[in-house]
Amino acid sequence: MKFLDTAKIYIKSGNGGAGCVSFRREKYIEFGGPDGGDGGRGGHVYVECVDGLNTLIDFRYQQHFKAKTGHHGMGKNRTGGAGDDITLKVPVGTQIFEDDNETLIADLTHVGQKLQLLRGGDGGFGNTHYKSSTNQAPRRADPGYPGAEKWIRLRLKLIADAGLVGLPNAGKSTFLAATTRAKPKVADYPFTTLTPQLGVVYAGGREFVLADIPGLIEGAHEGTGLGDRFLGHVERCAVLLHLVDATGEDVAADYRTIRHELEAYGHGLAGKPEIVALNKVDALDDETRAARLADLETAVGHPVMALSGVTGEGRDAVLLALLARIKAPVVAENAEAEEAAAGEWDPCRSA
Ligand SMILES: Nc1nc2c(ncn2[C@@H]2O[C@H](COP(=O)(O)OP(=O)(O)OP(=O)(O)O)[C@@H](O)[C@H]2O)c(=O)[nH]1
Ligand SMILES: [Mg+2]
Repeated sequence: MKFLDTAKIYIKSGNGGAGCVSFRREKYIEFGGPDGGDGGRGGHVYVECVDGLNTLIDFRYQQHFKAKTGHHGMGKNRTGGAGDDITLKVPVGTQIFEDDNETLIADLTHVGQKLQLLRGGDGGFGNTHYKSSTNQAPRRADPGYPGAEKWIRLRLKLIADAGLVGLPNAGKSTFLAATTRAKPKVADYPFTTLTPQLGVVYAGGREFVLADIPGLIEGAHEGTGLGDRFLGHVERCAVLLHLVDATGEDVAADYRTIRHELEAYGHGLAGKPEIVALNKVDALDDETRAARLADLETAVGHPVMALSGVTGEGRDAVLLALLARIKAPVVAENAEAEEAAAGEWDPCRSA
């Protein structure tokens, strides 16, 4: 399935049906009086969050959504039926913005959430409505009220518990493939991953969702490489797993590059709990490994974890550390108590 995380669509609710001018005509009944029914309301436009979707690709093929017009009123006091509603189906994590792309209309975060975006126009009154003691044969009926219309923007921000960040080639997709049943593409060139991927991790008797996003490079916030637009998909994560490639010459600089990009992106990413892991340690001899770990620890300011996505070294420890952070919000009210309970050293960094 193709991945698309933004879409601009046009929605319109149905116009109301027109009221009817009609008079009762029956044998032996003189001056039967008005009997024109009211028009029915136009269809509403709803949006609903459904299971089983993880892209907005459907909105690339259809961008205009119009609900039906209400049925017109008819003689014999028959009210017109309501126009059919339409419901846009979107994946979990979709945000709906006004056309200005800033005003948030809705943030759909769980399956089954449904909301009305536009109300259908009301039906017009038929001439029965206008009958009175002084006007017993009104010829007035109203047209239906028009429906509303607008352009809206959809933005999908995947919902994951933990997010992978790092330079291209840091081994993010390898880690995702090793810990979940996801099958991301892995290759030894930068920007192998072009769209975010999710996987479910089973660890410590629990499960959580891990997101892999394309690598970041220096200047990503200015659009270099694939830019930082995919960072939106880790915005909602409880914790970030920052992988640093141990085979890189300067691990401290690599770490700082990503930190800088997270800060430049904003939206609270830089302040998110972060677990830093030196990845690909299997590729180093003991001496280099110790030196690189020390370099990275100096840059990070606290101990980091050694990891190899390929051999599995350190994998479980990293997963449990992630899990601890994901569960943390429940008890996070008292951050100090949590800190104390975390033991001598905490692989996570909180701002
Ligand atoms: N030796 C060793 N190689 C690894 C390890 N993890 C990943 N690699 C190799 O590093 C290369 C890049 O791995 P990917 O998982 O595609 O890296 P990525 O971070 O997803 O890269 P992008 O998608 O381009 O951002 C591949 O050739 C992997 O085989 C590891 O733990 N040890
Ligand atoms: Mg990748």
